[in-house]
Amino acid sequence: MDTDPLVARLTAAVGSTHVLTDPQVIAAYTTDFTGRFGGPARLVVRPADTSEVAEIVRACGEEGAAIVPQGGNTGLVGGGVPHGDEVVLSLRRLTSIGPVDTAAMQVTAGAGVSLADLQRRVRAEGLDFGVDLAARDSATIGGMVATNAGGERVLRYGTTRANVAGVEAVLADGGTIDRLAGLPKDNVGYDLPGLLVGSEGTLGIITRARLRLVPLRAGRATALLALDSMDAAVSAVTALRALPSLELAEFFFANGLDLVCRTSGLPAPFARSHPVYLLVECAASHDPTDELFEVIEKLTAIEEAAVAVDRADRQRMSAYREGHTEAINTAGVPLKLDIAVPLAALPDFVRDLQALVAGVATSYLFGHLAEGNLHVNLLGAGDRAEELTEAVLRRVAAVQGSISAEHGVGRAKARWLGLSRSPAEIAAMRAVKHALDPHGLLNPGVILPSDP
Ligand code: FAD
Ligand code: 2HG
Ligand code: ZN
Repeated sequence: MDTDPLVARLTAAVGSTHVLTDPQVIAAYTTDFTGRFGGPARLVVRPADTSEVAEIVRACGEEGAAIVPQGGNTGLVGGGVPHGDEVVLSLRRLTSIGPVDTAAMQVTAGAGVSLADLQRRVRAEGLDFGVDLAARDSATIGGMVATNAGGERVLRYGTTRANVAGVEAVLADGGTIDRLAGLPKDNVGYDLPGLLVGSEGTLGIITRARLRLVPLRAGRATALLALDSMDAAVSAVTALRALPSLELAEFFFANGLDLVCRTSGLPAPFARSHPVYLLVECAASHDPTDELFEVIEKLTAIEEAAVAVDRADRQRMSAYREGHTEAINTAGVPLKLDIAVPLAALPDFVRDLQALVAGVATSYLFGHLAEGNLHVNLLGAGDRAEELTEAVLRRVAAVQGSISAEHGVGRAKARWLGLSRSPAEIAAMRAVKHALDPHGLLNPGVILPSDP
């Protein structure tokens, strides 16, 4: 019999089957996707709806128990896993999806709805969600809103922020804000939903989100380009961006492709290896193949190109890029740095980075080209991980880049916040945090380091 008074209160709120304390049962909630982050949890609680979430937040507040909100646990910066005896509040049971409003092109989804389930639901109505990412089967809408997830189609549809029309959330005092009307025009005071987007579970628990939808485009053309350098890749994306139908421009390197092919069993895309690969996709109501061809034909620095002829081909090409994260995980526990630099500075940045890590760690580099978003994955950094992180992030700051392009700050980057935000900005962030969560109940140590 558990003597923790919080267990009794939470059991009364959600039922005993949804308050988990057995370390073996909760292991999947207490370690992150990469195996790099995690720690013991006091318990895991799994509410079914917004009122249960509010009840849990009130109980934790009264018992002085810190809360780590968690969705699909696919986050990569250690923000969704416990650190030392917090309560993990799993939102995965909030899986309702409202009717698709085809007139407003919006839908309301529970925080625990996976991106893939949302896609299935809205695609059946001829619409789509503008944000897409490889973790779609597990990542939840709540987690995507909380991290302002980016993904593969930002160049066309923006990050999650641009695709959220409103949120419902439970604040640290147990009160609920409900802004799900999705009005395109509504200027009454501060934009609280906007503040919650990207707040990484530190300002409120997102329980539902009103999402903007885009037309589902029936025509699709996908190509894989082999290039001799990052300079060529940047020139290519600059030319390709003239196409209004361009939806995706993702790059990776030869060693990452080799690793993906080895771990997945996929065949190599070309007979010989090339330094850099660029996966591009256009989508339109018409077939965009000809317009994509026209631009590709004019690109001078292409060594080889392959165009997908059917759905299976498209999935294979996509897997070369999307398979990177899992393939790297099979090779070790990576140090991940998700950074962005101005696009024109990217080729020099990559060269500099490769020189920096040479002989210290094995690097796998890939990312979302149009935003200059580079995913730096380092294996074997060992006890030089901190030193390398510092060196890379300082180089990012020196070119006015971002130390966190899309994954968030989490715990991983909290101590480097000052490289991308000024003292005045950090003070304002602390003031907002203190106003909404004066007792530090929600995700302490995430975004803002615990000790100022
Ligand atoms: P979790 O990992 O559970 O949580 C992430 C953060 O959000 C934590 O700080 C947590 O406390 C908070 N949180 C979660 N749910 C809530 C809620 N309801 N209310 C308040 N706070 C909450 N990210 C990208 O941006 N772009 C990509 O292209 C991308 N690709 C990925 C590919 C793979 C294979 C993997 C494993 C990850 C990828 N990610 C990507 C990272 C991750 O998928 C996203 O950050 C995603 O938004 C996290 O969703 P989640 O439900 O798993 O959140
Ligand atoms: C992606 O773009 C994700 O695939 C994950 O953001 C990046 O694993 C990574 O470093
Ligand atoms: Zn990414």
